Amino acid sequence: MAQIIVDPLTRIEGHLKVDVTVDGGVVTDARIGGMLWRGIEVILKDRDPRDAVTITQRICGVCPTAHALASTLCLDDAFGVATIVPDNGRIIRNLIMGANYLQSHILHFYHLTALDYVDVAAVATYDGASESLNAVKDFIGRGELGPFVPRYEGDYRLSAEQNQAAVEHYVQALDMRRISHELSAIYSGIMPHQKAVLPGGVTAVPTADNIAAFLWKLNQIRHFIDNVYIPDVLMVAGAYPDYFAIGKGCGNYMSYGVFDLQSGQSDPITRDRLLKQGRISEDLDLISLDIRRITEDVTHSWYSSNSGLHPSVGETEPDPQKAGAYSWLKSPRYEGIVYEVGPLSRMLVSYGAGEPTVQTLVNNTLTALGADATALFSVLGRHAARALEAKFIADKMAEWVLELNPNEPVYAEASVPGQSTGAGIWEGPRGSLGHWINIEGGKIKNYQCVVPTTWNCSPMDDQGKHGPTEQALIGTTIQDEENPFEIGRIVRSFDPCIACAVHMLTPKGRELKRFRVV
Ligand code: NFE
Ligand code: MG
Repeated sequence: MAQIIVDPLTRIEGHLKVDVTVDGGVVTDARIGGMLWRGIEVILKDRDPRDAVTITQRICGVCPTAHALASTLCLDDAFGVATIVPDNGRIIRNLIMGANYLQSHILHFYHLTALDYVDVAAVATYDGASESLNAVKDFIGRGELGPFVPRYEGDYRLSAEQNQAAVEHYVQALDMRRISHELSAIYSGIMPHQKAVLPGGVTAVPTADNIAAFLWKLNQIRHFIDNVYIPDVLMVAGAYPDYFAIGKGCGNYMSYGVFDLQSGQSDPITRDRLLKQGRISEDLDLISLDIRRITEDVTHSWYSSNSGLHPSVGETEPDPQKAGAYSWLKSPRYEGIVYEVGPLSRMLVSYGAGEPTVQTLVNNTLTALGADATALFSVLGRHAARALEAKFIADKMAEWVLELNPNEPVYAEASVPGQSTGAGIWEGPRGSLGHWINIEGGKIKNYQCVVPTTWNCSPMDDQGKHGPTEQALIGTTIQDEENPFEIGRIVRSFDPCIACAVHMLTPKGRELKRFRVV
């Protein structure tokens, strides 16, 4: 029996510790922990509710837009303005959010996970004229190997030409991410930490000029998704087909739905959305969702708060010495059931809901891979779902921007009530995101965020059931315990973001934990 600790697991956002027990070459137990606490929910107490849109965006630099939208929807609900947000406001919110999805999905595939499959060392022998490859070659030649090392060795399967092409796309993807930020900034003013989305609508005004500029930039990204990103995912899938059978996880998938398709809707969960709401398992039969059934357990989390509370009455009392705890993440559950969230869950829920474009995209991809639906529940299924979702959203954005009307309003007057409650239910790039607020005396009495990575990387719950990523690790065969590349590939397929999930440095900088970097 061996214990493998990877702490921190690199090339993700934040500090995640992976601790697995391997017996006879198979993972028999897994515990993953978020190792830093930031207390954003505590910072929000007693503030003006409108501050939530600004402050919750600071949870994360990768997906601040998701937090801006969830907090704004939460305040729309609490302020009683959800039904009067004008069409332009709804559409510009979708465009700003969509730009962040494109940036985030391209970031994840190329810069956070591709190096698990692509051997950057192949560039050392490159003798062609590509400017970007020669720049990487010079970089490696100077011995400047970060961010390409540390890495596990021994299972790189692409040809030298495939590796070189993928590294060239790695560099090109940096440009695509910049263009995605610029795309957002056309309406959000700045990115990250956009300025335009606020309760009642947005502050940005559509014009013929900015609509044309948006389409021009968007089409560059669409070209990259169609001709580079999706083909690269298929290339990796072709070389690593065993990863269609590795890293399945809990087998339950959930989506809150994202991108409102109609104005005038108030119910946070039954709105007409592009990507659908619901829960689904491997039988692909869709079942409905009721956000009142969500709770967060803390038995194995460093909190002294009560366990099993609904987020509307959630508590965040840190207890770094708590016995039996191993994570700053709480364990969100739906009626006690473990759910995976993210692009795979959204694609499966929309597929099960009969969304025709999603069905076509998924069916065509499975045919191209010669795979059946069971292949979706895997490491490569998550990567394929993310790439197909990027295409689906980008193509829709090109339609939405033409629905803007420069002569119509973007905002409806919204004011802070003395007493109210609200919920903002949305999907960040990494999955289901909920914000809940309780307002008293015109100030925030309580604010709770339950974020995608909290679902996916949750520790064991009160019943001892492991979180989705832990379950994806358990049962995996580790080919070489000195180079356990399966661990990184499985965990990174969920695209974890610990900054979001543990929303410590104590105010006085007291040391809480020493890290061993493996
Ligand atoms: Ni920090 Fe986030 C997304 C949100 S994550 S990246 O997507 O919401 O868990
Ligand atoms: Mg929380």
